[in-house]
Amino acid sequence: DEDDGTDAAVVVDTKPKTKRPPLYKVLLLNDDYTPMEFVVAVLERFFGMSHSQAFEIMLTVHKKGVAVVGVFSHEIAETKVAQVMDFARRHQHPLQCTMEKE
Ligand code: NFA
Repeated sequence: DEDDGTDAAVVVDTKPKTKRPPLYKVLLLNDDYTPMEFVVAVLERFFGMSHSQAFEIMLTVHKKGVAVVGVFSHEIAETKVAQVMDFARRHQHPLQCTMEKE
């Protein structure tokens, strides 16, 4: 009846946790000045979209203010953001590209 201390009630096994790396959404933001054709070119060049796919996403950003243009690992997402921001700066367009954890 008494607890004699021999009962080692310990969790001996846990669910095997396979830890996937977090994914990051790359977002494109609307502005009033970047030409529509430049945004389409960005989506084709850096995100491998077809022209019609790129035009569709560009219009979504234009109308809604923001859209997800891809989902990547942290390193790839950072590279995409840097490539877009550099390309926009070199062409003197104010286009903004950011990333956020999914
Ligand atoms: N709003 C911009 C224009 O009217 C086009 C644009 C779309 C800019 C998507 C940035 C992102 N020229």
